[in-house]
Amino acid sequence: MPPLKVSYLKNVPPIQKELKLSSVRFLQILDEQGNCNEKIKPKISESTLREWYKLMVLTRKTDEKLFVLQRQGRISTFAQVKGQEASQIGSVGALQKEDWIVQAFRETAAMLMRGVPPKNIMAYYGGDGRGSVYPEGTNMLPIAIPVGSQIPHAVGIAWGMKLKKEKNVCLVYFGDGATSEGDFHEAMNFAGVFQLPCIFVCQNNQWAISVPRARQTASASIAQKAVAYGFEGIQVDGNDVFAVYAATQQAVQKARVGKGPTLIECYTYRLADHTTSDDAKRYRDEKEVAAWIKKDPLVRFKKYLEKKKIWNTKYEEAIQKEIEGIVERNVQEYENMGVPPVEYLFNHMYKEMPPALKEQLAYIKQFERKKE
Ligand SMILES: Cc1ncc(C[n+]2csc(CCOP(=O)(O)OP(=O)(O)O)c2C)c(N)n1
Ligand SMILES: [Mg+2]
Repeated sequence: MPPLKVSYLKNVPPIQKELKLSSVRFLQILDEQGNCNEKIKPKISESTLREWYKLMVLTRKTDEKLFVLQRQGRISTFAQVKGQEASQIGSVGALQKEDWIVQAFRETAAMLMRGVPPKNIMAYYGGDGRGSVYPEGTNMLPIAIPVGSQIPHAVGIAWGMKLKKEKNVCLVYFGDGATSEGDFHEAMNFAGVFQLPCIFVCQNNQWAISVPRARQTASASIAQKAVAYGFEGIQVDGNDVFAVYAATQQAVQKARVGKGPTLIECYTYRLADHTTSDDAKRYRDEKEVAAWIKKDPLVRFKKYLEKKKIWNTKYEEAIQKEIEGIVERNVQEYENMGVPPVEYLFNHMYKEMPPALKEQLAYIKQFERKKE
């Protein structure tokens, strides 16, 4: 792979320039119009490009379906991923199957790419613990709702890999809001000190519910926080699947040879509400959203594929039909799963259930719905 051509972060306040943040770079390869800087684009086969595009469409469709299911009362609250597909597909694309992924709660694209079926995601948000039981060998932790709590878990996995002298890496997703949690700083510090094979992927989608990025941190970037922990941070255009892929690929190569962690800040945007429980119009400027719609990662990638004569309307129609079928089949399968045994609420908390929980289980079992 040729060395990446990069430009330095613009608008860094003078005091931070003095801190010599020279290792923080910004990378974009594919612009909003689908123009690609082929000189620095990593080599990607046509079949992989098609696979990524299909995954983006599958993610959008699954996301839309989950939204409808929530509005119809068929699942509970969930967080749409719309707008962040490239950040996840580009990063998972740089991993091997043996590598581990640790997610937060907005990683629908990453889950689908890893082979977690849409019905599992529906089941999870339908309150069914079986949704978190992924196919064997998925190597991905379940959804973590407590903000930032998953970051130390990932560092623990990476530490285990290092102790066992494995060549695998662990990649962890979190948001801009999570960087204000102690868990983030503790995990980054530990990974830096022990030079762990951990890739920290911050999807900076500009908002943490109603808190804008500017109120989250006084740093000019999130990427530069890595410098304080003694390793490299890079900021990439998170709506550019090639930039995310290239940066992750470099981070993975480094981690595999024992050169420690990397923080990748994917500069992106949450196009939907925070979850199905809020209305972003109450705190976000419509103009800001409109500007980001123009940067939509799916549209941008489609434009590129069209220029490369990989995409045309016939191809789109075929994909849409195939994916609609997949999503509908998954809804059916999810709804045919029925009610889970009530033990599911209790079973995975402790290796051995403590007496108080046993008592509660026995109590709740009286009310268990009988299978029709
Ligand atoms: C420890 C904790 N505090 C608060 C919440 C409520 N909460 C859920 S998501 C969220 C914001 C997270 O923002 P960010 O990390 O940027 O991720 P995003 O939602 O933008 O993907 C908050 C405060 C929570 N789930 N866990
Ligand atoms: Mg956020």
